[in-house]
Amino acid sequence: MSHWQQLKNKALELTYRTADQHVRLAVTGLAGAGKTAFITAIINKLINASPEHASQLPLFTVCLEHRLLETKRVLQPDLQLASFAYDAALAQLTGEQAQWPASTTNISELRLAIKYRPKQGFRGRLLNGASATLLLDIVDYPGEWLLDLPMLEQDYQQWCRTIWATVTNLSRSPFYDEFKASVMALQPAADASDELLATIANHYQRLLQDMVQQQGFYLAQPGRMLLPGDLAGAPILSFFPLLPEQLTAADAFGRNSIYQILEHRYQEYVAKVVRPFYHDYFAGFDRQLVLVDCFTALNRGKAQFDDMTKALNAITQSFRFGRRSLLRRLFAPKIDRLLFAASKVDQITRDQQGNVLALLNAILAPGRNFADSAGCAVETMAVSAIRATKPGMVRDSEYGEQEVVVGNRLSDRQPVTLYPGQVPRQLPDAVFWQQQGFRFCDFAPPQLQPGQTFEHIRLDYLLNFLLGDKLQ
Ligand SMILES: Nc1nc2c(ncn2[C@@H]2O[C@H](COP(=O)(O)OP(=O)(O)OP(=O)(O)O)[C@@H](O)[C@H]2O)c(=O)[nH]1
Ligand SMILES: [Mg+2]
Repeated sequence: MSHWQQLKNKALELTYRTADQHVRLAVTGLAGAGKTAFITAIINKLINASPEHASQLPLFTVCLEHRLLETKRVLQPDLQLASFAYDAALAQLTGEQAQWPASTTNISELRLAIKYRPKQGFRGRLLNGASATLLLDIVDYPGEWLLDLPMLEQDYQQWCRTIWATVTNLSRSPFYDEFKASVMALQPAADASDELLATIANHYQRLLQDMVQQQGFYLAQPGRMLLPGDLAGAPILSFFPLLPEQLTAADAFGRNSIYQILEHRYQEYVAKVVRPFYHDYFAGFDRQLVLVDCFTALNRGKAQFDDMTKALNAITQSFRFGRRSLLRRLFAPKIDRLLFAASKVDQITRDQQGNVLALLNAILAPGRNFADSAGCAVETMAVSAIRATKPGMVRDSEYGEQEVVVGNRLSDRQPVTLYPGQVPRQLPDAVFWQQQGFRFCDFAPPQLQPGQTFEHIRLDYLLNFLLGDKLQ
């Protein structure tokens, strides 16, 4: 090999080592979409995938080709973040009575080192038969935090109008009247007092918590009111939307007026809470997965389902990679693969899985063209991270052979064999909602026997889309 060739190879190797050996994967989704279960499952699958177990992930090419050598957890890059509690989640899932991991209350991270044998060809030749390592960073956080993303593009007045535009939903809560009355009684030009604002912010918080936890809605801003953590009681979280009619001529109100103080707190919240979260953790992502739980939303009813559609589209609008997005600077236009996955599809029969994919596409249709233009591959799939049911067949005297799912109901852990019903291929219309609702069943996690591993639906296909090209 000539000296020049050696030098060139060295330079290429360096590029290869530094640029291509690292993937940051954002696993996002609204609260309860299945992020933590998903992350636990892919860590588990990757750690246990070895050339001998290639058959577990047949659609993950690197695995099928026996080139996936070993996956290990290694030191995470961000020292100030908690580590993703993989061991705790796994212990819960494999305990004497298997439990789903608890709902997430803070951000955490985990890094995997995936050792693989590159394919022959350019990289293979470069490494001369040696193995290569891909570092994969995965970040988990509470779904509620994602809801604040659209606030980055709104000022306080726009935000107030957006919130009050959802009054038909808000007024379903028994806490609505109390909140509305307390806001109406305010003179926004009058001087603010901390106590008064704190009292009304508490009313607003109670309303949001009830909307999400009892009424089953998704959109709730600011998201930290649902899970305040360190911010509980801090003035930065002590704000709420004034009524649109209270905003007239508000810019002229004095510096200590209620309006100005609320506006200031809103701006501070966006600048000090929302922006750093997205800037620090989202800006560097290369690949984005958005999990969507269609079944819970269908079970809850039309208003809630529409609210989920709206929330998802508001968020994905903000993922836009197009030139017009204000967030372009925040979200590095680095993301080159974006995957929307309908989660938990083990809850339905196999014949319905095409339907849930069609439904997911219908849900995402309004915001769909945001990424296409920027050379970002967008894909939709239907997956289950941890399969809690098995498919079965029953013979029905009226309908003949009928596909069913078999599992243990989450509520009482009783074994059930059921046909969960049809999944609509499109957004269901009003008549449909009136005539029949949906009753998809939540299942307890599988009780693994010694030596058994979790089953999944299409996790291998998903891994291939998100990582396959990096493991060539
Ligand atoms: N049947 C089935 N249920 C699942 C699966 N994944 C998650 N679930 C159910 O969905 C619930 C929520 O899953 P999580 O992984 O906690 O969801 P999350 O998105 O992390 O939720 P937050 O942390 O609250 O934002 C679990 O408690 C399970 O009941 C799956 O693959 N199959
Ligand atoms: Mg979680």
